[in-house]
Amino acid sequence: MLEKINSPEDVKNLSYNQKKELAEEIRKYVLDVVSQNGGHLASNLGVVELTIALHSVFDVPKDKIVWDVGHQTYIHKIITGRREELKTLRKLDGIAGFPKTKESKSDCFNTGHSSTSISAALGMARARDIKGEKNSVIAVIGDGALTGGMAIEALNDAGFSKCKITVILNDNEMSISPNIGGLNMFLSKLRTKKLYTKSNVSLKKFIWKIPIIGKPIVKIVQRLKRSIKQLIIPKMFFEDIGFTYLGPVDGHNIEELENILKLSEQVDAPVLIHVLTKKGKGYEIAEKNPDKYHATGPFDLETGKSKKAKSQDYSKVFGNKLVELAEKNEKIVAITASMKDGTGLTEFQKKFPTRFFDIGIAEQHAITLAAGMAMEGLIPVVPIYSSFYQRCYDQVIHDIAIQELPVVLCVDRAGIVGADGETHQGLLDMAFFRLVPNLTIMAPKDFKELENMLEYAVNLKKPVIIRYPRGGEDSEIKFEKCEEIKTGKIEIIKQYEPEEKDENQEELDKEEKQKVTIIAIGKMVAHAMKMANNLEKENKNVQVINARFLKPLDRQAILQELKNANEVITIEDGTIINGLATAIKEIIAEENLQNITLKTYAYPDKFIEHGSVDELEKKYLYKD
Ligand SMILES: Cc1ncc(C[n+]2csc(CCOP(=O)(O)OP(=O)(O)O)c2C)c(N)n1
Repeated sequence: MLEKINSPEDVKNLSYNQKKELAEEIRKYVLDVVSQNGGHLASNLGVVELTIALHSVFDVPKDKIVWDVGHQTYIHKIITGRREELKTLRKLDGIAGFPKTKESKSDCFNTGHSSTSISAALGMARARDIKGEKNSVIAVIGDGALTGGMAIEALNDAGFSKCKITVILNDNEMSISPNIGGLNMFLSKLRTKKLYTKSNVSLKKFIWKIPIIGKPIVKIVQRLKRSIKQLIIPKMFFEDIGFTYLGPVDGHNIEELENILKLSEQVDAPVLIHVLTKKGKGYEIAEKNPDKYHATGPFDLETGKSKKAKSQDYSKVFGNKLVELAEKNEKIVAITASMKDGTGLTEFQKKFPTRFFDIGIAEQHAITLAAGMAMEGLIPVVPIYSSFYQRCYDQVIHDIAIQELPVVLCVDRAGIVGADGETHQGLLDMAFFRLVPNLTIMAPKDFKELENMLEYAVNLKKPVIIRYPRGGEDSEIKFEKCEEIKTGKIEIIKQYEPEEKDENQEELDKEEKQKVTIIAIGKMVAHAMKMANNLEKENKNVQVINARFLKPLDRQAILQELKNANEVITIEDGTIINGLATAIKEIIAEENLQNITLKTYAYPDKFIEHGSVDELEKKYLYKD
């Protein structure tokens, strides 16, 4: 059946039994693709029926479906004409793992970061009303994404607006890990309510259709229902803030889903449909471990085992070192915005449950929470992915930097992350944090240096940032030493070769080798070593400097080295604007250094698409 699905029209024409069959075929196909390419598995398996129902009832692209986070849109992509392209999922030049307006007109809004869907949908609905158009606008948001501040801000506005918009709450009780928080407690009360059934919905539909008196009757019924609910569930939050609440409904029953979606279309006001789904549905291995299969690399379908051998990565090294430091210092606490496993904090939570805080997908809150703790003498350590740190820029400035509070801000997934693409690349953090006074910014060249930097940071008593990449150390370059970390001090990794002076040689023969100094930061120090090897083959005398600190920069030492070299190269895994290259250019300009040849390797001023880290480094940074 799947072979015949080339557009939503092909789905609309199927019977419920055929749609059920299609759901199973889609599951198999998604499993095949994700087990080969890697990707977000469990969330997609959970929304197969919901996506079929949505495309059966609504007409995309006239109707707008905004998918929150957007990691669950593989089925949407299949149904909207990208079935074959799905085989290229997340690969360079292939289709993206998230909705992209540039990829298809069926993707009405780009997502990737959590909790934006209700705001975007409300914006579209208000635009529709101003333009006098008629179309439906639907936001599909998970219970995890609902913990994000933006989602709550948008609910607050939407409920009050009376604007016709449908919010579908896809409740699978999971963020990446089990969902947390007061809202989740509230949802769990709703989950135990009797499910909406066809007969229940049909009755409503019938009353609705009675001319003139139809709408008032439904309103009375709804009011009655609401007051009964108020008795059973104290504070029916969604209805109290202006939404008509429908549900909960079985998210794997296409017929019930279609009925409730059609019913919602008849309400000329904000509606919230509470859909209950199972993360990983239909693939037992993922159903049992939905967090492990939230996002996965290529794996064996039979066993569920990863095809790549497990190896050490920066996040795990960070987590292990933090446990070691926390054993010695009870002031250390750790905060995660719903990324416990990804940021390496699983062990910390086990060892220090009372000093560990998973606060939901709420990066802004995480930072100001840390500021409060630091104000009262704790040492909060907050690992957040680089691209999600974009969320809490003001909190870092306003609540931490101005007050100079000793919070350790760990920027995980810094640099190119690869297959997740432009919303997730961590290329901007150096640029935006470099602007902020009072911040110390560091990046380690390898695991050992990360450990040393973390130890240095928890003792610094100042706001400090450590940025490190996704994945592990460089496979080819191993560093033998790691000098003690001193504020703003560089480490010279490779010295110039001493110049050979042959007394007997004629002056003319003694052509001096060109001196090249490569200044690198973080993961790029290993790349600098490879670059040095290549340059030496070109008969150049090369030195490699590990900058370690972007801020404060070791100005005196670097100035000395700039004066000493014929050519200077900088290399960093961030945008070309306002990073290491800019810092070096500033010194050159301020000191009026002439005759320096400067070559800068950094990412261009553009959003970098998805592909493997290697491919993207070669495409945008440098080729060997
Ligand atoms: C701002 C932000 N922080 C963190 C993430 C990482 N992240 C991706 S999906 C996800 C969990 C989403 O849970 P939910 O909305 O319930 O969707 P589900 O995967 O359970 O369907 C998280 C934390 C993100 N995408 N954006």
